[in-house]
Amino acid sequence: MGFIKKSKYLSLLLFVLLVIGGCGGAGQPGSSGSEDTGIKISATLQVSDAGAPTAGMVDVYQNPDCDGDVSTNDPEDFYDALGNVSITTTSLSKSGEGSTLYITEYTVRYLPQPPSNPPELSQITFKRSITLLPDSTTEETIILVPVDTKDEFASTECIGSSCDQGNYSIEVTFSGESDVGEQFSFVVYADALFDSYDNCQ
Ligand SMILES: [Ca+2]
Ligand SMILES: [Ca+2]
Repeated sequence: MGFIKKSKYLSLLLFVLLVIGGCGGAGQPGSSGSEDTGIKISATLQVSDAGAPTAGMVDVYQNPDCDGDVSTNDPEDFYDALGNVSITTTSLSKSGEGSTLYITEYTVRYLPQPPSNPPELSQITFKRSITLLPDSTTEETIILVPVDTKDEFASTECIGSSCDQGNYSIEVTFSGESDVGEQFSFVVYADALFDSYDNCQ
């Protein structure tokens, strides 16, 4: 039962078949008799926020005064929510020589979901270098919901009864280039619940 509840907020699995088309030029690595180099990418994404107790939950409201005493300065901790991403590359090339992939940036979109159907938020592109070696798994932590985006959510005027909460599917598109200069991109999703959590401890 615990597992079922948890899985609602845990990462959605991405499966993308990425085929890097070779142009058949001479001297291409791993191109012995084959024009194409294929790499399968599978990735998972999990949302984590220091201000929320469970993966997938994002604290979007900062308590400016934790102890209720205005004479002491003790705002609630309030940070960018992060994404833990795990990316596995599998070479489909029969030669066994896969390309190294270099991610150069990623774009985050916040897709409103039921039941709260919250407002749309601005998408953001981050420059970020991540190297994906062939046939390996790479784990990285990325910024997923910056404080500015939390503030955008909290300050958006909302009509309805459940305005304090927001269900989003967070879509992250990674893009970059392979070591033979072919561009690639892949997408991974994670569910997130924007809400008010107490991080005053
Ligand atoms: Ca205080
Ligand atoms: Ca809070």
